[in-house]
Amino acid sequence: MSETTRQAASRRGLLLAAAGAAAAGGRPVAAAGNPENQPPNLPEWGRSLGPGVIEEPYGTRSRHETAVRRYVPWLTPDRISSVSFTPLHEMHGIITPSGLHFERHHGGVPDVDPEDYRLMIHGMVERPLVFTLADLKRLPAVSRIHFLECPANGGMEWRGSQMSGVQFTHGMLSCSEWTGVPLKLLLAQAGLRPGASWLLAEGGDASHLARSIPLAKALDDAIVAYGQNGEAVRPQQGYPVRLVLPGYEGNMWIKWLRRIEVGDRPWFTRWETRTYTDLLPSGLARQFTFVNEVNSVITSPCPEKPLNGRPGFVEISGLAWSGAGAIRRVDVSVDGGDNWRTATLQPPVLDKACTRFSIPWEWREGQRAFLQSRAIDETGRVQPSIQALRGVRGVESIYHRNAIQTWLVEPDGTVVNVQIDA
Ligand SMILES: Nc1nc2c(c(=O)[nH]1)N[C@H]1C(S)=C(S)[C@@H](COP(=O)(O)O)O[C@H]1N2
Ligand SMILES: [Mo]
Repeated sequence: MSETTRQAASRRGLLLAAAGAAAAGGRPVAAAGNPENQPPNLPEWGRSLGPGVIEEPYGTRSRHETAVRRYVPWLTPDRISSVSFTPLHEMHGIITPSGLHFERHHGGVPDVDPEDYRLMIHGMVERPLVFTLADLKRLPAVSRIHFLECPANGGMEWRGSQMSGVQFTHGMLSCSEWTGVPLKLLLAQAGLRPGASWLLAEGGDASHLARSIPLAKALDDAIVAYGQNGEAVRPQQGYPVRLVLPGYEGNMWIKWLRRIEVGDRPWFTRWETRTYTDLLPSGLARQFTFVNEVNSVITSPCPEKPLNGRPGFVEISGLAWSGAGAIRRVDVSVDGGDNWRTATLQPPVLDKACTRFSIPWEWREGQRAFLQSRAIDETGRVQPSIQALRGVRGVESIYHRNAIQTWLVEPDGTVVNVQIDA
């Protein structure tokens, strides 16, 4: 046996053992890449010194990962209305890296100078106040992990399946650790006048996006946030300060927060009348719905993560979230909802945060399957089928769609976005 043949033979043995392919009933893993860098050889990157720390004072991801991106050229790449989607199929765990957090800007991303930044609190208060960024950072802080979802997430799919992947059906969803001052502390400093029951929060960007917020929410868990995943909030997420309203629709999480006005009734801004309302079959519109309803989606397999050439063991994995509380249970079906099995929830299972679920599955080559997940939260809310949701809401709205998603696994392992009869 030549040296090369022996190396190839032992390498095959190692790969088989490592991948456990035989145990899972699948094919041996095909050799890929440069064998010179693979066991039992010493890889080339271990044979010389790499760059030192000073060459990259602020880290970047591996150059082999740059295809994982939120920017999608065919979406709306103009400054009046721009949007990017989180590549959910490439996410691990529950935290969205800040550089992959989805974006939704109605007036572009302003370049806010933190020295000039001010937050004004006025209206029905005893003492109108203006806070600098330093003022906010002096106050006691909290850090909380919460999802942020645009109420238009999945909005293209009311009448039927359209989008070719989970990044487009559900990618206006991200989950971060947010740090800042509880809004109730700021309101206590300003002093609420009798009768105060609503707030208006307004952004400092060119859109002047403004939303009415019930005072009860502000006094509960709202955060005036300057931190995102351990560092300053990113410019695209509202630098230096954004409003965090756990569980409430993303549109209300005002970025580049400029002022909070206290009042005794909602303002009926264009953002809560013209948009973010749902036209019902009766002709009436649902308005001020606030809470993101219980939802979930399988992020692997999915159209971007097909099973081609991978029969055998498959870990079905996905995300579940609810604006009403913590996720209690996620059921998974591989036959379009005829049979359900309960998935494992991976800790941490947090209030109004994304929760990772997973369940093992054995996919036979040539098998057709309809993968679905159905989430239930601690309040007892159950994720509806698309038929049930359409039955109540009709198809005129583009908002607040939390229906069960179906992925069709074709016999060749391709995965397709479909809607089926319940
Ligand atoms: N000032 C301001 N706040 C804003 C917006 C905006 O355009 N301007 N977009 C809103 C919408 S529609 C959503 S869904 C979320 C998106 O937050 P993100 O860009 O951090 O993902 O911010 C909300 N807050
Ligand atoms: Mo949004």
